Amino acid sequence: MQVVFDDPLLNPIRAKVEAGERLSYDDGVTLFRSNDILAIGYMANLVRERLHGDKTYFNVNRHINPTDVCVASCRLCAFGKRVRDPKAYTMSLEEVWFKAGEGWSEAVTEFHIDGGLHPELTLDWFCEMLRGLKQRFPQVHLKAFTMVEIAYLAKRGKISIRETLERLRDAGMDSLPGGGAEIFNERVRRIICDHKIDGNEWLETAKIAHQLGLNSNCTMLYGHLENDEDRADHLVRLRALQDETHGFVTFIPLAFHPDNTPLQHIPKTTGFTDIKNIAVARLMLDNIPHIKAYWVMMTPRIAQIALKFGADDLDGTIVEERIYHDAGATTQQGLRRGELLALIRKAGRDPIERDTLYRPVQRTENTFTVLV
Ligand code: V47
Repeated sequence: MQVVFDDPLLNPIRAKVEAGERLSYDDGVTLFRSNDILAIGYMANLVRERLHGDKTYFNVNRHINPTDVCVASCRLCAFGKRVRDPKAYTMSLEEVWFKAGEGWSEAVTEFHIDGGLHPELTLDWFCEMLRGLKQRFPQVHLKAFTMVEIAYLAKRGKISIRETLERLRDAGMDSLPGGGAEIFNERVRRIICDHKIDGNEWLETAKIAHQLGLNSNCTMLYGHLENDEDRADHLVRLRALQDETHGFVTFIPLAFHPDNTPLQHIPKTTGFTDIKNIAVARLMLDNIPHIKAYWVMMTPRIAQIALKFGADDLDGTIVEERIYHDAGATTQQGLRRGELLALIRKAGRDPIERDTLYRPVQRTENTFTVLV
């Protein structure tokens, strides 16, 4: 029996989704404008199950933020601090390597490393950090540095983006996280993060990384000053780059957390908006394999629901999260592997522990093997 949609404007989109056709920018705007969340979720789930069936991925990872010192002072951010701020911190290399080892009790497969734009830490310092991590934890994948950090290191070192990426890759960087994309629309970007690289520079940096054989993730920050058109445009621009490079592995929609930022007057996103962003992303990004419901940002409860609305990944154990918690997140700092398994199973899905590149991980207590 054919389910009848409440919003008739979604019927032409349904026909395209059922036929496996690409959706247009206008379809993206229509989806974001619609409040028929069940219809949007129905279509997103169709695509999700076509791609992954019941498989739902998670990983055992640890976040490391070597410094919160940042020259950018973005209005969207509560994490970055001025270099002379008494509350700012910068880890020594030994502290980074020690912190990495603290997550070892669950045998992490990935270190997720990002941080502020520090005016004094050099490319050589970061290369040494990576080499030290690889030496101590050779089997752990290093997913490190947003496109914004890469562009900043290149500018400071007066070398090209390509050379910066090559040097970091040669020192041990295996792939890049998806942060810093925010929203590509310049009108909004100028207000929320005016000192960051612009949208074209973010995309160009990702393109060079992909050309060098480095995979990355990609993100979109929503729930601030952007509108439906800006979000549709952001997704279409990511999709266009992916057509060229095929380098993006996962898309992560990120809900703006306003607390302790200069934009704290903006109301927090709702569960409805969070779910809609997951579902529309799944429908628009037909060439990006995975959509992540980042539980830290959405709460484990909403992230679990998202598994039926287009998401196929919950992210990881994380252990210690700073960026969202500085901006008012009330979720736990980390989840145990068993908690992730239970969330996925109770949603009626099949949990698959993965490494960063989605190869299944076989685990015995405190050791793991990546199945290639
Ligand atoms: O780049 C900063 C965003 C990003 C706030 O690649 C904020 O697997 C909301 O990119 N409210 C960092 N968002 C997190 C990130 C990420 C997270 C999980 C997995 C992956 C991945 C990437 O968080 C930043 C920025 O876009 N951010 N401040 C805030 N107040």
